[in-house]
Amino acid sequence: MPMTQPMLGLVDILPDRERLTDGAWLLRQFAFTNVASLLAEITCIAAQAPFRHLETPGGFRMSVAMTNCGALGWVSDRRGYRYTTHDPLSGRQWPSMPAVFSAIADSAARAAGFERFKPDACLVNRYIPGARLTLHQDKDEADLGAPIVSVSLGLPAVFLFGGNARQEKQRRILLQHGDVVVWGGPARLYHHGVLPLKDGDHPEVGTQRLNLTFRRTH
Ligand code: MD6
Ligand code: FE
Repeated sequence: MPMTQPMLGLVDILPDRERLTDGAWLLRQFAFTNVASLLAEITCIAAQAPFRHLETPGGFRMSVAMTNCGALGWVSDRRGYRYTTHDPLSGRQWPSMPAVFSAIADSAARAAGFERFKPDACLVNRYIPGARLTLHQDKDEADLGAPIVSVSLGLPAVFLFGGNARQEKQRRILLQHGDVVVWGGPARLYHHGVLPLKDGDHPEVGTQRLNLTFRRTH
């Protein structure tokens, strides 16, 4: 059994924490008090490393626009998926990870039973209405012992959450402004995706959804 398996205990009975499956937790509104600083930091990151639509190895343009912060950033092109220290657009290092990002990632991981989560990469996703993320696994990280922490901001989205096998039936989870999902342990390689974003206008974020996913890549 992996050492990162969340322990059953206090986290099971705290309010606003929903256990999705072994190793995966939905922490509703966990980021709520930090949203203003998270949004300000995203603006600052995007000024240095702009959102862009990456190309998949199969040659498709992703509908989700992406950028990164932290020591490593996730990129995709015709050669495949990988983590890089530098932004291929500018040739510069990715913007560093803001302190409020690392702090929220660590405290969310802790709330889900994972101690000392030190992410070295944060992928920032931007969805406009119609944008979607097809079913995938996050498996480009060398350290699969660490969980992934995902923070949702802005318009709500339906998150698909399946299992180890691609064809496994998926549950649908509505992720709203300030919600955090943590997953790792036995759920670390579960398939997941995001349904096409519905039209809407969020009072603080506008006509978009922003998502931060924190990873430990090595
Ligand atoms: C998103 N999230 O919510 C995309 N991956 O916009 C992910 O792909 C994801 O939320 C791994 C763990 C949590 C996630
Ligand atoms: Fe993912």
